[in-house]
Amino acid sequence: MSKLYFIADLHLSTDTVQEYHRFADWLPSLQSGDRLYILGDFLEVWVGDDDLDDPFARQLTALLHHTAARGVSLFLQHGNRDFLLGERFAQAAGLTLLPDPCYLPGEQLLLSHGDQLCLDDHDYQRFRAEVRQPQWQQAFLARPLSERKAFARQLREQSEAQKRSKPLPIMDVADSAVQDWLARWPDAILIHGHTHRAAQHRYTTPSGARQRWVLPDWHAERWGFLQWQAGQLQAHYTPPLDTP
Ligand code: LP5
Ligand code: MN
Repeated sequence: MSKLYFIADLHLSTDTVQEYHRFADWLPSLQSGDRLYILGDFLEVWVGDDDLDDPFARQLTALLHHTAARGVSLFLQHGNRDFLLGERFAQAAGLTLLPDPCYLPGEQLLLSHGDQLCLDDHDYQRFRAEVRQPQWQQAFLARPLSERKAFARQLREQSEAQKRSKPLPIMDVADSAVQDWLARWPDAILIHGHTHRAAQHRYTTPSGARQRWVLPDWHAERWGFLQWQAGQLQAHYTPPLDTP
């Protein structure tokens, strides 16, 4: 029976050799007929599909394409680092881009990167609203590649500096946003990444008992995936989730 797999926040780049190899070593365990859903921030940063000639991007898209050719269906949602990943990348990798959020009716699963749910991070939400506008993206993509890379590097530094002074709770999902989505998709289990706070949360709502699963990021000592099979979700996280 085919399985669905969910991962997020691998933040792959030439500097994350260990994570790349972990991913490349893990992919062969997926079989023809399985589906892999990558829920954003697959790449550390992506400034436009004209960077597909970069050797690392070539290696990565070839790996994905090979996996797709084995019969594994690949799907990707944008994260806040790789929202400029476009159709050219998707074609090179043999994957399908998904909207965010994305509801899978057959499985009653609601997928998201998760950054949209962080409503208390007002600075980030303002920034997000700006850079997700098509006109803004067109203007940015018209800049030379080297300039875009330099700009992204600056932004990454700024982001890391800002995160050091932001209170931790505002960088988590807002409960009101979660409740809103659970009400809009009353039969769905919510799966997301972004916060790196791997967990299984349970809620009691007017529509009954509900769940929100948070995926781990992939880092030297932690990584993981969710596996869905025959209506059951199973976390394969390192370190494992605390049992409730
Ligand atoms: O990514 P992470 O985990 O460090 O933090 C995120 C939020 N930060 C970001 C920024 C990215 O890290 C860097 C951008 C990637 C480049 C993408 C491609 C290039 C496009 C260029 C885009 C201008 O997403 C961080 C959150 C954190 O998650 C937790 O949720 O807090 O948010 C920020 O740090 C954003 C700041 O709070 C606001 C930044 C304002 C910077 C203004 C610069 C001018 C931009 C001009 C836009 C028109
Ligand atoms: Mn993210």
